[in-house]
Amino acid sequence: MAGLAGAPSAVAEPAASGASAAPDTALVPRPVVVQQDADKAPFALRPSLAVIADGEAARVASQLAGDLRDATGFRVPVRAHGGANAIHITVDPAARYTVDGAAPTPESYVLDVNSDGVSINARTAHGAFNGVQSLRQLLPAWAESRTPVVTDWRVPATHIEDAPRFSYRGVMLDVARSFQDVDAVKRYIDKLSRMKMSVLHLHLADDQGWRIEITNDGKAAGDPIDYSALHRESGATAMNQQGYRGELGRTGYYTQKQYRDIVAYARDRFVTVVPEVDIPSHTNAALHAIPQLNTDRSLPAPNPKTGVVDWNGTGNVGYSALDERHDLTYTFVEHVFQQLAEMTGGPYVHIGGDESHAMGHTRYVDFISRAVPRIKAATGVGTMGWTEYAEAGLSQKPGFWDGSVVQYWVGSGDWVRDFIAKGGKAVVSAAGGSYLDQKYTKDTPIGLTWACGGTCDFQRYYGWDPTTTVSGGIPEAGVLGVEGPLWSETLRGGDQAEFLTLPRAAAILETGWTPKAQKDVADFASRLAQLGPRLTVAGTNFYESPGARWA
Ligand code: TNX
Repeated sequence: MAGLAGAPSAVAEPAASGASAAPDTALVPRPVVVQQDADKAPFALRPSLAVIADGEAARVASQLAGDLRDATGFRVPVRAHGGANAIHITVDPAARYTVDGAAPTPESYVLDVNSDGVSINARTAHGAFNGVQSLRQLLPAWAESRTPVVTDWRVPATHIEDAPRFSYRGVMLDVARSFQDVDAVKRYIDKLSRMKMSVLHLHLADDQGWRIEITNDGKAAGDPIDYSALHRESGATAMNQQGYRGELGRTGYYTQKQYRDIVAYARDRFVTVVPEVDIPSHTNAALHAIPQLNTDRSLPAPNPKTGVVDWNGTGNVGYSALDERHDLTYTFVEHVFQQLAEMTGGPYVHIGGDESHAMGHTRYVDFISRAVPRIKAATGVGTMGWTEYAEAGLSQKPGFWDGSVVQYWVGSGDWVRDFIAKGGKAVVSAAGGSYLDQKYTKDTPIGLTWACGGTCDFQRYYGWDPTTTVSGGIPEAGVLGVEGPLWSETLRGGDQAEFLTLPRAAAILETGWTPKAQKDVADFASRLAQLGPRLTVAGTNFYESPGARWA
């Protein structure tokens, strides 16, 4: 038995080393309040187990029931009413409870387990889903099995009060350099939503490839562009460098139907998709497919290595650019983002905006000043962009960034503070503590090393805070959340994506969830170790970081 900070004093605190959390409390991310008492009888799951829920809660209940059915072989019906030997899930917008003394929030929940059953109470279906993820981690690791297992199915007597620190707890998948098919993306969502990931950022276009079908439907009058060339031409290109075992980047694209399927799958797991098409640089794939975007000022510069224009894309960055003086550039951008926003239905579109090296600062600022208001007007949602676009905003008036988000990866804290002062918020993904594409150690077979020199294991990815990692600091209220970006120059396919992602994404997701004062890396390492069997049963290809004693 182990208590967590925030629990009453009757509950034992973790050992001073923090390295002895009992299996019962191996929750990731760590909840705000957990109380467990080994003297109280656990809840034993019997073949007559039912899940009791109605209304908003029924959807979450049937997901849980389906998973329990697979793992236990029990029938696990979902019913609107019922008594003992059941898991009760209630969603009530007026539910009254507290989380460590504070009022409920949209994503918060309380969970109680005693010998009669389990209850999860929340104000929203998302809160109930969060409670269900915690319950799954209280079950034996076999709960991850897709085939029935005969084991001692029990849940320890537990009381949890929980709420996230930030609403944006994200991971980014770069499907542009090397494609990930729909099934790989769904598996990725499955595994990370178990740790309460709330955002999947998809990097859909870069120099090396274009991964989303854009149609000609709803084109502006007189627009000469054939948008179907984007996926037809540049869905067939990818990173032209060898990854693990010599494999080149994978080609492909999502049809609109497939993309909508991913979005719906994510939404069912309370994950918001943030789609990114990187502009005005990282646009070689667009310039390759759409002849009308190529002017004497657009920049698919010759590849310095080969002397030819780099259509197939090596890992070079910053050499391509849209022409910011060409009106058709904005027609193109509006059409693409309008369709993306419509297909996604989320609060943001991500316009990239990083590394416009060849374009130069002045041209870049001109582009952002024109593009951002037009994209906002065309889509009706906020724009996200990497740090550089905050710098371009220094010359803008207050209010320019209302509803927008800067994603910090490098650069000056002054730009981020100015961005927040002008109405925006920040997502923090500082390269040296959150880039999932970096090698764990110099011996890791895939990954880059530039951001932390080959010492990029979970301790480093756990050891920062979004309010202080941006130089000079940013206010908590200006932070929307955190993200771990997985770039894919060196990785091929879903198994390699999982290997680079876990366990480091778990560290980042805990930073997004758990109160700062309750974070403890030794305690995290011990809970991580308990996660090992769960990840294994779920078939996850995680890296066994030597810093955790894997169970
Ligand atoms: C920098 S981070 C990039 C990406 C690369 C990544 C590799 C950012 C906004 N741009 O284009 O893939 O480094 O680590």
